[in-house]
Amino acid sequence: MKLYGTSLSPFVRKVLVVLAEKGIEAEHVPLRFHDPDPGFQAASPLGKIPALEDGEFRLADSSAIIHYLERKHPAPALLPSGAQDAGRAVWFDKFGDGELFPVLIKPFVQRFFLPRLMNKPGDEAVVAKCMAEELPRLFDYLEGVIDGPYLVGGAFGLADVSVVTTFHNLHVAGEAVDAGRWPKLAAYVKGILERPSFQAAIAARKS
Ligand SMILES: N[C@@H](CCC(=O)N[C@@H](CS)C(=O)NCC(=O)O)C(=O)O
Repeated sequence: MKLYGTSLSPFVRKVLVVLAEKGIEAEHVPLRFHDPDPGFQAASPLGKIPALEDGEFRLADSSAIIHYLERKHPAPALLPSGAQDAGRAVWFDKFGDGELFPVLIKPFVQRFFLPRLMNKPGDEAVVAKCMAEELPRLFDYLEGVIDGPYLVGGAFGLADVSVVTTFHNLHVAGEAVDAGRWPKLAAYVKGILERPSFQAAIAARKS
């Protein structure tokens, strides 16, 4: 099995965490999005990372890949089986990817991606607006739904992977959740990022 994509990507990190949690051996190919590598191009129709190759089978999109891995390697389960918990896991996966990521990634783009990888200046005004005006309503929501170490069903799972993955990029950009204002969210993010699977994914190759 081969996983394409640099571990700097929150979406690649989701899959690296799941591989580690399930103890699945995979070759990690830490390329960037739109890399011309033919195997990657074949696995990712839009050139986005991550993409997976498992023998002749190829699949793109972190959520699609995780659902595939869950069916192929059911233990430990990362998707709950009860109707309500299964629905909530999908909600948090979509919330993490579609609502949190586009905002949470902004400081990383301005302070790391543009200056260090693209040789372009970042814009501190974008970071300031993000931290002051855009993130608070998302953090308020999470603070209101966190009730323990895991988001759904009393166990670690896809919801936690998807919601927490981009917080690492926020930390790389030198920002963090204000624990005075959002104490439950700050403690929750810290606990999830400390898991060995997240630590291994964070340490995985970037290039
Ligand atoms: N929904 C996709 C999103 C993947 C994605 O947008 N990855 C970014 C890197 S973090 C990418 O490849 N961007 C290149 C592009 O959008 O063309 C997933 O969950 O895998």
